[in-house]
Amino acid sequence: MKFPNDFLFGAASAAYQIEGAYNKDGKGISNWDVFSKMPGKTFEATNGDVAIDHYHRYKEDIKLMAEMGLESYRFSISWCRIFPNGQGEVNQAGIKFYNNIIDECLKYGIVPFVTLYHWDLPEALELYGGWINKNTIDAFTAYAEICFKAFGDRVKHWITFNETVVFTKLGYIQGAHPPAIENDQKKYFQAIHNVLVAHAKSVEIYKELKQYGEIGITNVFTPAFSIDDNLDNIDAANHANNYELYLFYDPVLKGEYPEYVSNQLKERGVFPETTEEEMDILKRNCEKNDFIGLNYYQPMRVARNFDVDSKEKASATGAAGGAYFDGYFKTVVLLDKKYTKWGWEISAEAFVEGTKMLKERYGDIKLYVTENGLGDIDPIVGEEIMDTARTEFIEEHLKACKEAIRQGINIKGYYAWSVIDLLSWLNGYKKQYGFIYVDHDNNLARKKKYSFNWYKGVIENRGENL
Ligand code: BGP
Repeated sequence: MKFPNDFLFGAASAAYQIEGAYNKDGKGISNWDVFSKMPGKTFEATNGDVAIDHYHRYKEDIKLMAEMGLESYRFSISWCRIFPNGQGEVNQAGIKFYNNIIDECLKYGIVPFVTLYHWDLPEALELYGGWINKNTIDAFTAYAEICFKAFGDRVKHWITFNETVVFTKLGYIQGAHPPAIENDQKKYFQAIHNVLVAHAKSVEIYKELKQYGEIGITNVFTPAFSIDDNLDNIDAANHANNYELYLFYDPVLKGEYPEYVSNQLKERGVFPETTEEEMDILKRNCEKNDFIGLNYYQPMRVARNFDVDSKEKASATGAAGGAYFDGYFKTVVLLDKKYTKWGWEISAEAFVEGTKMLKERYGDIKLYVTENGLGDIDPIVGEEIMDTARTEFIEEHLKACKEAIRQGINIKGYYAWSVIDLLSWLNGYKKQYGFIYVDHDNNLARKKKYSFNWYKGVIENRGENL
């Protein structure tokens, strides 16, 4: 089977992880510019000041994407390039930079797929409470509207937020992302609510503009499965799916919180402050979403956790194992499964099973795999970067997409993470994901990896030979 002609083969990146030029041409400072410089916060104190200098090399990078045959490129806009203070004055140099990126893509027929928020919040807003402060909702929607108006003539695919569960949980529970707060459930659920309202309002604005493109939201997709048939463990998997999936998709697609979660949050006194108007915004816009994006890396294998005093907490870098923050379940490393060097399970089958769960709950909503890839330390053989483990990984997952499509799941595109080696939030440059290698010892020179030509071939024959 070939992938259908309207299926997009793409690859992805995010502004903070590639651009650099962190204080150039009027860009404001982001929360990550500040956080990454706090001692001990990132791997080997890496930061995005220069990153891979895509800001100055975007022409070379997009030319390589075109050579690879990429049909679509998912990238994010850095909010503080457009609004250095998060709101107020627009920085025209920021608009110009993204116009250049978009035009460069279109020059080669590459479809731009734009994420508005991939975690780099203007520090000016973080200082006033960031996602806890409801003013950030209005600041975000004003920023979204400016982007729709500036770029919407050429950009027809919009993602509002990338992985709400990750930046809020690491920000307010695990303290591993800005604003580096630990174990504050009240703030965690409030931030989620505010993000979801900002999403729904942006969808409303986008649809009112009648630009005839599509808009949705991306979440990390970690479907939970019980490790066995034990009823306690099945209950644990249900709990995990409610807190990690349904909490993030129900308000978007059904306009309400899953009862299972909201009842428990109310009992624990950590249900967010919501207004009638906000709940109405969620409700009246839920059917306007055109798609949801799935960043799929791994599933969760879960068991009920009865050892509530256990100190073994879930890792901030995503490795399987450890107790969930509310103590209810733990994720388990299983001997018969494969794991990456960073302890992430490799399972293409779980992707297919997970998409079936989504279909059961949300019907035929269009899906894009907005990220999927293997973080590895690529072997260098002679002069070549032989990332065959990556091509095997992507092949398995593209086959899983085919299988899901065969079973009636509405998947319309696949974006490998990442188009080029880039800065990992917490793993520096050591954890590689790209089709293109960046030589940090040689002036950030770009080099095609083995996977580059492999993916080019896959795109050329629309996946027929997989
Ligand atoms: C996702 C993020 C990406 C990217 C990826 C890999 O959660 O959306 O920005 O970082 O994970 O993560 P890591 O670099 O931690 O392996």
